[in-house]
Amino acid sequence: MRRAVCPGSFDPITNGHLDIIARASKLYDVVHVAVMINQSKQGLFTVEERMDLIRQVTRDYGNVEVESHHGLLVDFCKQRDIPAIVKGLRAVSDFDYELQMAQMNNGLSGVETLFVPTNPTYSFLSSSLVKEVAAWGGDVSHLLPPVVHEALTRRLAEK
Ligand code: COD
Repeated sequence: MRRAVCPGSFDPITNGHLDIIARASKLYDVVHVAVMINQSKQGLFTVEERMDLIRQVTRDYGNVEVESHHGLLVDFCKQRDIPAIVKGLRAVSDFDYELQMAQMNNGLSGVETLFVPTNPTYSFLSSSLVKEVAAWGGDVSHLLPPVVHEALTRRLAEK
């Protein structure tokens, strides 16, 4: 069974994330999507809400498991016998930090990181930009799965 993990904050999941998960799901038997818990960062969505949205938009892939983890990514991998981390690369600006994390994770546990170049349609896309634009009334409907766009619109209206 070939396993990989796509880790992230996913606050919330965007079409950029989804594109990477979809492509990973064609390469591996099982793709674990790990919502990494960062207690020093207050999210717009709770971890459970993020997981629920990811489950809804990945349901049709058939080989995606959505989980959360508090701690090191390498421990998540060790506990599930996952040898590979799949990450999307948007631009050269992502590369420095991603390389550091890949080398650190490999040094800690031998886990490999595979980089998938982003679909150019999404190369500018991040959860934080989407939230900022939406908070000011900008249209982000083409950047998110419909169910995520609805959840974001509702959440911002509550604030
Ligand atoms: N196109 C393609 N890929 C994208 C796009 C896009 N538009 N947007 C995001 N991605 C991919 C990237 O690979 C990105 O890394 C991933 O999706 C997740 O993105 P975010 O923004 O949801 O999540 P981040 O960047 O906050 O996630 C960082 C991690 C949580 C993965 C990282 O901090 C981590 O592994 N933390 C766990 C603790 C740990 O092990 N720390 C030591 C690391 S060496």
